[in-house]
Amino acid sequence: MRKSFIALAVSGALVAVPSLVLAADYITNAGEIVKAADWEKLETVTVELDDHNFAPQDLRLKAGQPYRLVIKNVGENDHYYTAEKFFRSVAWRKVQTPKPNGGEVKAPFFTALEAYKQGGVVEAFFVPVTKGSYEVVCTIEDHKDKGMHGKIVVE
Ligand SMILES: [Cu+2]
Repeated sequence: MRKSFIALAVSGALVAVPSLVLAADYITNAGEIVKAADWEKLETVTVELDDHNFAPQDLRLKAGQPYRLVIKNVGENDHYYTAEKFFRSVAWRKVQTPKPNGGEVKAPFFTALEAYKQGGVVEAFFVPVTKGSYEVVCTIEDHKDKGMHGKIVVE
């Protein structure tokens, strides 16, 4: 009797650990969240990537609010906007390059966005889900040390 209880507890733990890790990996019900969101209330937030800073450096977003995050490179070098933990904490609708000559990509989540030098634009459409404070950096060479880092706070 006692032995089988322990065995159940152990097998329960073995099952629970990997599923918890997967659950935290990204927002798996993004489709439902995106569909339920009121896209008429879309808010546009623009971040300019320059040599070498993000403007604004930090973002403050609201959970449940649909956003278009416009990443615009106004510098003379290519730059990344890499915020993997944040990007895994939102419900993704799509990422696109602007109309009329751009295109869009849909995926369960993204890890980094890059805007090319001298005017490159990438637009990210998502709904923040998990509240918290997330780091964003440019991962090219020493750009982070030169100032390309910031914080995205979801409240
Ligand atoms: Cu950079």
